[in-house]
Amino acid sequence: MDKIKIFGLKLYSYHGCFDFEKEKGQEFLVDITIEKDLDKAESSDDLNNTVNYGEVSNLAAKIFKEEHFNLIEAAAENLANKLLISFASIKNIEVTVHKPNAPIEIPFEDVTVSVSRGWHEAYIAVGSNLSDAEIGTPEDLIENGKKMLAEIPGIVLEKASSLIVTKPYGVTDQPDFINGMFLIKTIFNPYELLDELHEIEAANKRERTLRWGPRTLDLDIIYYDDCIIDSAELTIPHIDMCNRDFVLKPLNEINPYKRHPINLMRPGEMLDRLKQ
Ligand code: A4P
Ligand code: MG
Repeated sequence: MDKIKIFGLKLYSYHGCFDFEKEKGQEFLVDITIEKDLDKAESSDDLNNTVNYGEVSNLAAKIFKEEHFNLIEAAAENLANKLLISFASIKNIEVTVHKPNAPIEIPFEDVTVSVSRGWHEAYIAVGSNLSDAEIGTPEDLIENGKKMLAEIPGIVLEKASSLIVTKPYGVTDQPDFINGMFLIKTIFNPYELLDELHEIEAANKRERTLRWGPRTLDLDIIYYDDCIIDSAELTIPHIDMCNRDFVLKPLNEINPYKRHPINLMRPGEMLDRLKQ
């Protein structure tokens, strides 16, 4: 990945745990490393095809001066996240905050914290088979969920599949489902993303009564980059996706080339296997 580096932005601000730091402030230095594919910028020689380091520096200065934290860890993370959100064509960003006047009794040269953040790709399966008196039909609930997802800072909706009507799987004595798939990019880690999805489900009147039972809105993480996660809260790739045509069909529609990181199969190949 190509890189643009900004070193030693001198920024006066008020980060720190002590009252005198919050009141008087001090000078910090900030380094920013942007990772981005610069092929287009190089071949076109056009500023519109890159990230303008002047704009990045100005926004970084504004954020760093106006939003104050006890810890430079928090200040660095806040800055990395906000810059990523504002400049969505950046793939990864590393922010280093230097605090050369930190309250350390022994003479020292510098103290720094570096954080790295980036955009990740996630496939989210959506399903609904209950209406809600306020929000509407399963299609309305899915549309509402999609809108809420796209409005979260730190999530960009890249693609949405068409919706399909499917027979209930697992518990079969319940209404037909409407299913689909979203492709998003996100700055959240998988657990943070799961929390965001649970909040959207809750706002769309999701009640957890019966496993595999009827629901107003279900949002499951199918893939997160090519990560493999197996923990009590989260299994990625989704544990049962290979057996679900209502997951594989919309996935195949939005990216027929996306391979499962464990069995290395494309959605079409997994669908063919299901038919056998
Ligand atoms: N969890 C673990 N991994 C994941 C993941 N990759 N994405 C945990 C999301 N959540 C994940 O899920 C229970 C817990 O699973 C979460 O709190 C999370 O920590 P839930 O949504 O609260 O409960 P659930 O949905 O009833 O259980 P489960 O096993 O997730 O059910 P599924 O797999 O969502 O299946 N038939 C059709 N035709 N279409 C459907 O959409 N959906 C289901 C539900 C059954 N039959 C269906 C459909
Ligand atoms: Mg679920």
